[in-house]
Amino acid sequence: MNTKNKRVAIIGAGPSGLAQLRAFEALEKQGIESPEIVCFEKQSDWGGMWNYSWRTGVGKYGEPVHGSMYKYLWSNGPKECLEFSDYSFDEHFKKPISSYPPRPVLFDYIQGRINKSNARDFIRFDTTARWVSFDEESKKFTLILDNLKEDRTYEEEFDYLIVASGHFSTPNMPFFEGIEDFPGGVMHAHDFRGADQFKNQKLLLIGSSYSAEDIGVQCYKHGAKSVTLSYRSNPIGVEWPDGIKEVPLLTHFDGATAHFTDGTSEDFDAVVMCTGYQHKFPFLPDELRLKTKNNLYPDHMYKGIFFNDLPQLMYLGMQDQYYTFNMFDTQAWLARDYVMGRFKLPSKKKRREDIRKWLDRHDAIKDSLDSVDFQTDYIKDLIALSDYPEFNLDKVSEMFKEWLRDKEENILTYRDKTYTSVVTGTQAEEHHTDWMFELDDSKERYLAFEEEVEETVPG
Ligand code: FAD
Ligand code: NA7
Repeated sequence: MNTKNKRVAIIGAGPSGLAQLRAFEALEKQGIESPEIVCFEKQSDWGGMWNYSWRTGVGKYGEPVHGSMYKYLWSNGPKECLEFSDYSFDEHFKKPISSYPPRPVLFDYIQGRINKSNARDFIRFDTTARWVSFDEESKKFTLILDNLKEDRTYEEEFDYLIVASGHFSTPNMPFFEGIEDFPGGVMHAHDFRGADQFKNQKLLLIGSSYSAEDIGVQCYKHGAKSVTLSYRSNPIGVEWPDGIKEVPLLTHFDGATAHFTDGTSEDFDAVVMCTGYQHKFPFLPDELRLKTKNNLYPDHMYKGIFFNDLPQLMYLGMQDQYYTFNMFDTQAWLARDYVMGRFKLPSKKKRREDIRKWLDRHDAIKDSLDSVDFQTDYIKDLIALSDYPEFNLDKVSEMFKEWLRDKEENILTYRDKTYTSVVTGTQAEEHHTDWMFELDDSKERYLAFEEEVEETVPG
């Protein structure tokens, strides 16, 4: 296929969108010319979630703030499980580092790979994709775009559309009776920017997944008076230290008092809804929009990428995530090969059968261990279809399972463990300070050698 005159639009320059740019760059390095690529990013810089913003609500141009990350956020899984197989941590940092780096360090790593290329030239920053339509006759997408800086709206046509806009940005915000009269602060995890404001407060978190666990532990670490997690289906169920506990679901508030389904009640100073996010694509019409809950295999996408009704439309990173950066890579490589005519799609019916097979397996998942196996096999399936550099997925899967055990063993110390890279074989260093006593998440302190840092004492 002649791809020379084709145009590819990517929406989002987070890890998924950057993986797509990297995938095309890898081909260019082999001397194969790419089609014209334009990546639209509504923020002023790349990195998606990893590009921390102090802002909440709307950004400086009045767009909803994308970022949900916060200060003092450390990787919630071993870095060895997300390492790019074409750009190792060793290559980037030139020395072994620990297995659980803080956000600025992972942001630095993501940028390292792409900084060496001319990727920035393909990205139009401060540009929101406002609306997309597809013409059945010309088989082209029209994108309506807002140049936020210049306050200018324009449109362009593309042959392929790759949606990499993330799905942990639009809060799922439930209502509880009496919440309107709760005298303290109420926020969603999306607007949480760090534990500082909750020092000495009695904090109620709703939810029992990653956000509840991480925000709860961070607030405990940084001096909240108490942390209570309220679960709907299942508790996280680890042995919590004094000061953190789990209770069943909140039923209603009566002033500052929260009542729970087991009949207990307690007063709180503040509430954070750690109730997850909605897949939200306000720029896509009904018939092109992915409609799904947060799970490991959203329906309607062949290989978890190609929108089955219209495979010229691709989605990256829309799954719930054990694997992250390396999964986005394997998806991006395959999306690229489809655009390049190197990967041929079977018929719509055959694609549907493949999707069905995965959905049936998804329905049979019983626990987190099954979930890890499921996503591992999903990536194995993808990696076999492109030339993304192989890595030992069975070993990574084992690491994920060990990580789950580490967390169960001690939720406060699991980040002190170290793992071995499947890309380089390097054994991670122990961080110079135990995670519970490390209150500084800066890159400078993280990368400093032990003899250079003063011990930080909690409290
Ligand atoms: P995003 O990072 O969300 O990037 C999407 C990009 O699309 C953004 O830059 C956004 O501005 C842009 N965009 C959206 N809409 C438009 C539009 N209409 N027009 C133009 N641009 C648009 N993963 C880990 O591996 N380890 C962790 O420790 C970890 N911690 C996390 C903690 C939190 C609080 C959250 C929310 C997520 C965490 N994740 C973690 C998962 C994280 O989402 C992924 O690592 C990764 O950021 C997903 O990349 P993405 O590119 O798919 O989406
Ligand atoms: P998740 O993993 O989607 O989890 C959402 C949680 O919110 C989960 O425990 C849900 O309980 C709970 N939930 C959702 N709606 C409600 C209502 N109405 N009432 C009570 N509880 C509710 O989102 P997270 O934010 O934790 O994690 C997303 C990403 O952010 C992740 O990748 C991390 O790395 C950071 P359920 O079990 O469904 O009953």
